[in-house]
Amino acid sequence: MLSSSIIKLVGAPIEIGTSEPGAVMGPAALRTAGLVRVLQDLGHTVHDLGELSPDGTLGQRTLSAIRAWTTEISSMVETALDEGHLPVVVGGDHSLSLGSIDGALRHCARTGRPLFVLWLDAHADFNTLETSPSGNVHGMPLAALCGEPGFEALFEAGERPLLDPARVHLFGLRSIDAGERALVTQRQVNIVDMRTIDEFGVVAPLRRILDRVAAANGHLHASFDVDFLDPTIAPGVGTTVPGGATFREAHLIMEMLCDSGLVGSLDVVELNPFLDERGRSARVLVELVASLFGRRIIDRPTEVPPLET
Ligand code: HAR
Ligand code: MN
Ligand code: MN
Ligand code: MN
Repeated sequence: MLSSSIIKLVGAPIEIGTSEPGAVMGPAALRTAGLVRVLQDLGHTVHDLGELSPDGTLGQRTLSAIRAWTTEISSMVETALDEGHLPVVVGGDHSLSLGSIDGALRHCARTGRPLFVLWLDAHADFNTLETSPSGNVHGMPLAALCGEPGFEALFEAGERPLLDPARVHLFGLRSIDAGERALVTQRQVNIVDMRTIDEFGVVAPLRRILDRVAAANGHLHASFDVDFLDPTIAPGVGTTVPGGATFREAHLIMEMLCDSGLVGSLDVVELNPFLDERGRSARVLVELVASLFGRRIIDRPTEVPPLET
């Protein structure tokens, strides 16, 4: 089980960070697919904070509008963690992680625990304003959080705790831009790309990450981008990339995260219901979240019992 059983759920219907409209409907689709009920059925208390909508951002596509989201999400996450709860932010595009991780960093700065990030995503999301081929902020949140220059407009003025790139673990990577590639190498971001997963599966690489977090008594923030999954099981996302995680790989990851008890905060991002097929992607996501929060086929041990003779 995860460390807290009180889940603070908030929707962040932001799509300023992407050029593909529709992610604004993500939280509604996840609710329609039964997100809250599934968590409650697993025995969790869910404090549903509804959908955020920062004042004055409607229709705006500016860095300062994103800052309004970042600020609200950050303070929600920080407060939830301070209260000992487990914040779950559902999006909305990946720029919402600017807020959720900023909030987790602020909380960790006080507790003294190191923050680790597990970034389940086809992309590295480590572009800067200079390296980005698209100008879309959802491809930049990790660079901004790690303190790359040029992102001042995304955060409130004043000091903020920075994310250590050496504590970021990209998982499932299969699409990266040239400048971004140079930067993640230079900053020593940890990468488990699809090639690694093809060779070794998900278990060995994930176990190494979890062991590292556990040894450091760290807080693990998991950020789940829908495009981590193969588009054949989750077509409802603006930036599909072939060759993603299978249903079974993704489930196993969620079950291992659950068993580890290390996940302290979670994002579920980039669901675009406008591009989905009959709710399939939303349903898969709810299933995966359920596994992360304790749904299992049978209580372990799962070894096959001996046959009666
Ligand atoms: N790397 C590309 C860019 O920066 C595409 C980024 C797409 N990002 C997401 N989130 N969908 O992972 O423009
Ligand atoms: Mn992403
Ligand atoms: Mn705190
Ligand atoms: Mn992505």
